[in-house]
Amino acid sequence: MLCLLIFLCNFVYTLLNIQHLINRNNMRNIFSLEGKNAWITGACYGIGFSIAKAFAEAGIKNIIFNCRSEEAMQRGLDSYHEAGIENVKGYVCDVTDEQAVKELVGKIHAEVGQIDILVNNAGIIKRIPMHEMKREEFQQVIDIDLVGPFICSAAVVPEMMERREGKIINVCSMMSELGRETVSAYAAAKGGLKMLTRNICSEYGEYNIQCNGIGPGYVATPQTAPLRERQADGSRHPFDSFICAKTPAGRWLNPEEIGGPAVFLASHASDAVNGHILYVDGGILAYIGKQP
Ligand code: NAP
Ligand code: GCO
Repeated sequence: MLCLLIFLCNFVYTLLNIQHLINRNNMRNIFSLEGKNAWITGACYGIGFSIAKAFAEAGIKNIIFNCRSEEAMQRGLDSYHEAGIENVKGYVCDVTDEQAVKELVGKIHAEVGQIDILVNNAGIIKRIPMHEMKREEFQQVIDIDLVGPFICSAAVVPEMMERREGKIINVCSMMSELGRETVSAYAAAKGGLKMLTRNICSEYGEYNIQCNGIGPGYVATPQTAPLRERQADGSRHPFDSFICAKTPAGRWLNPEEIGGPAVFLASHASDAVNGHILYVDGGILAYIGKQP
């Protein structure tokens, strides 16, 4: 009788496993994020918020986000609720504060559960000519845009290693590949983030952890608002015209356009993609620019 019971349990377990693998490999389901928890750093607004909305539409179980102030976090929660997203938890945590990040990861594990997907989205930029930039200004950009992703990734990887499964997505930039005036710290950070992405891929691929980057082009968010401001005479900002001439579609990208590629990199559809920087730039990197 006991042998029969053990046989039946094994038989049911095998059937459930086969069903799970069939579901995972069904093209309709492969992009699903059902049952997954995603922590998106700095997703109170901007690109991170749009990635979170896309994850919600892909069936995510829980969205976790953080930013640096209670006020911004509450504003972010209101935005999620206005978008109809209720399975969301916000925390106040600065990604450069290693102890705070470690405590936050422990809190997420206790209050929400495992972190299946980490999106290192939090970032700042300072637009100052290099020879005028103070060392502490350069350091602050490096700390948030490069050291922060290191701190958050190092905090989530041990649990992903135990489960032998995980997704890390680093939000890179055109400046992971190109330079321009006044953004030396940002380009150094985002170039480093590209290589951190490749190194996490190299070091943890054997644990079935995929680490990829997303490289958005020029996206209309608060971070780039100064580059799109109307001039005193009502004309377009020179940089606005410049970027539209450098983008084949002749326009700035919308934050929502980053969501689909992020869902791809967060889902089982990308299990064989690792160490890749997926540029979502409307073709900027392929284009010499509109002829005058
Ligand atoms: P954004 O609108 O300025 O949003 C940045 C987010 O990061 C905010 O929620 C901000 O929250 C948070 N943040 C900043 N420093 C933080 C810290 N130390 N700890 C925790 N949260 C922090 O910027 P965005 O345009 O959405 O950009 C998001 C990411 O995409 C950045 O990494 C950026 O470099 C990158 N990116 C942007 C573009 C673009 O054209 N917009 C293109 C390529 C890449 P609080 O300040 O309220 O804490
Ligand atoms: C800038 C912009 C860019 C974008 C983005 C481009 O001043 O050049 O802010 O850096 O934010 O990173 O991919």
